[in-house]
Amino acid sequence: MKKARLYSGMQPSADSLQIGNYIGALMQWRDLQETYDAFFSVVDLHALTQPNDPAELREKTRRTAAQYIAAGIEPSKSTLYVQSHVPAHAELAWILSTITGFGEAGRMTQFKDKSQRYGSDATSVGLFTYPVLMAADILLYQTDIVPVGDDQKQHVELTRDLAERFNGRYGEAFRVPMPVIQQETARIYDLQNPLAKMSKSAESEAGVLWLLDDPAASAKKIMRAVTDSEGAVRYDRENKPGVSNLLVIYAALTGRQIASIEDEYAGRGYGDFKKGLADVVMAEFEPVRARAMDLLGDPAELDRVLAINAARAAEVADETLAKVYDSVGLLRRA
Ligand code: ATP
Ligand code: LTN
Repeated sequence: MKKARLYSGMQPSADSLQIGNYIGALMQWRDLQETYDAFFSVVDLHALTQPNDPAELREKTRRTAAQYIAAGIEPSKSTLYVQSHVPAHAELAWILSTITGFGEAGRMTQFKDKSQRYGSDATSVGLFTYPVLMAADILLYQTDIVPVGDDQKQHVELTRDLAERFNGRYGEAFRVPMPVIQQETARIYDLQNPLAKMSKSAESEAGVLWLLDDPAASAKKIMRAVTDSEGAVRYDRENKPGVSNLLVIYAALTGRQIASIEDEYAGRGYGDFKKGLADVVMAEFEPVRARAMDLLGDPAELDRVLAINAARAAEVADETLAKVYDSVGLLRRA
């Protein structure tokens, strides 16, 4: 039986991933790669929509790929590659842009938020067409499911609309993908501001736990995490967002139920609980960090693995692109 296909990706927007990326994405990807024919990309073309130093972008791209592997994405099992290594992404994005409405793209909330924040002079056309490139990523691979965070759901809906529109206008070329939205329980918040989602590009780093950080630094951030004055280790997202967030991290990394962790720390203070969590986080991150550093110590070997995976990706992508070029009436090169 042929496995269903899965596609997801992350932008190389920082030197290290944060624990939200790990719990919300990588841990789930690692499980899903067992049952799906999975494609995971480092979306460097998307990252160009933010200002980048060229040498740093190259480094972040390698580092992101290394962290996928270190977290358990196996490049022999899943197709793990760098987006720009497969030219078909940019090519299909162009075709799709010709069937995307200007108003339709303008309704994307991520674009509206970002363009409002930067102002219109600092907002590029690339930021506007970001979701069209994302649609190309997904549609090139005849994807069945796309696991993403809630904030990306609208982009996957656009992808579905574009696939249906293209198929209706030019004949079946794309499978119409389904978004799979990560559960709310896998959402991690900033340790200093537990109402805001933890993010790689947060303004302040004090509340961000980096996968590749020195373990002592992560422990310190956990010990300083914002809690409340009640003193009870109890899950209550509304009234105790800080403690609840720490409980979610604890449960996600250990596979334990939140209630069992609450029981363990009943009658004990936040200090004990935080220390317990710091141990859990360090034990989880240490091997990931060591493996990532190991991989980054031999960039030529890492690049070789990425090249093999890119070739595998290109085989699938080129087939879809050729069909699309034919469908829309582009003359074949003799
Ligand atoms: P950036 O700040 O560059 O947008 P980010 O850290 O918010 O980065 P993304 O690159 O947008 O992360 O997302 C990559 C993946 O990680 C997505 O699947 C997203 O849902 C997941 N993810 C990111 N942050 C969190 C979080 N705080 N909790 C759970 N999942 C998260
Ligand atoms: N926009 C996504 C990253 C992304 C992606 C994709 C996710 C680019 N292409 C294709 C899933 C499928 C983000 O910011 N997390």
